[in-house]
Amino acid sequence: MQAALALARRGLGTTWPNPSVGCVIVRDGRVVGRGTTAPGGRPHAEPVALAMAGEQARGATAYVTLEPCCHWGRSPPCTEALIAAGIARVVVATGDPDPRVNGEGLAKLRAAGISVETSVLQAEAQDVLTGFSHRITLGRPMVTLKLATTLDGRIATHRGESQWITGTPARRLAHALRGRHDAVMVGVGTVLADNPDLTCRIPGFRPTPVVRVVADSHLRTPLTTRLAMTAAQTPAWFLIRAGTDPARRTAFSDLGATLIEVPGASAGVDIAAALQALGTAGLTRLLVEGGGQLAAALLRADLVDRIAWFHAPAVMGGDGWPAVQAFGIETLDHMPRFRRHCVTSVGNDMLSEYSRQAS
Ligand code: AOF
Ligand code: ZN
Repeated sequence: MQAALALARRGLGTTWPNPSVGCVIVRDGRVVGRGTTAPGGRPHAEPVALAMAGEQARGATAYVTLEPCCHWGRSPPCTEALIAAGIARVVVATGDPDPRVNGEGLAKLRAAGISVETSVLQAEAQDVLTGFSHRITLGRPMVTLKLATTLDGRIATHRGESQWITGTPARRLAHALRGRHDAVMVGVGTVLADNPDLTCRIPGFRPTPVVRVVADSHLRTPLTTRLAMTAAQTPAWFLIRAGTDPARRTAFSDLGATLIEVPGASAGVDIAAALQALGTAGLTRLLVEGGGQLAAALLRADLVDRIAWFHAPAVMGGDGWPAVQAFGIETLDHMPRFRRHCVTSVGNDMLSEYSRQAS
């Protein structure tokens, strides 16, 4: 199951709207098949592993990180493939929250006389599955907030200079982090300030492109930005409010951008509605990279599930731009708190990773 989980982790960021699943088939103590959910979500992990195992699947054990599906969706059910191949035993890490499966997959396998064991390394599997389970149960993707700041939490000088605060190794790791998410999101302020690409630029690292998302209620992104100009090659989605100038909309559509209408909040777009729209579009893992307004809006709405915080050993002082703008915390009780998972030293910088602590 550890091996199957490693396969599943490898697919993170590439399989949306589907989960990334790993499957390892073992016969007489030897691995005879290995599979991961293909980029785009199909084929599923099990048929890939079964194809590799061929005739050796007969009487073998399949280790799968997620309960095999039993529905006729856009691919045939994996339960039928496992049964037809003559698999004798299936070991599953965690259940599939998709209402079309949800225990039914295990029941189908048992009814066919296959021995089924569940909850093996369940916590690890649920960690890998978080994005998908959020999409199914909450209707929105898992949100990771990525910040790269000085020790005092600043992202730019008061003149707006921000390149670069962290060193090359940290910035490379941040690109790898993009690769493990389905999409990268910024606010329009960041687009205006930095003209970012928001692509994952580690050669060979990632088979499918990461979606770039901009919260841009009035479609203020200039048509000449890198993001707009590359919309035909790498998906670029703009979250806009109703009533945005039709001529601008047409210009963006002509460049290949996708425009998603979201109800408005007092300023910008309603962030909870925006995340729901992204969930409906199929995203399961969203990396939010800035800036301070967007970070504050997400924290205020308690919509940050994980934080990846890069700290550079430098201090800017109070006139630098804060990574998180004010979001109305009056008492410590109201402050969102997180649980620390790990701290990694990256070159001369530090990466700390956290997840939301249930209050
Ligand atoms: C598996 N193995 O590798 C994955 C599964 O639209 P479809 O037919 O591709 O089905 C998508 C659903 O299948 C998805 O919502 C989830 O419940 C399950 N994903 N199942 O047996 C896999 N990726
Ligand atoms: Zn399946």
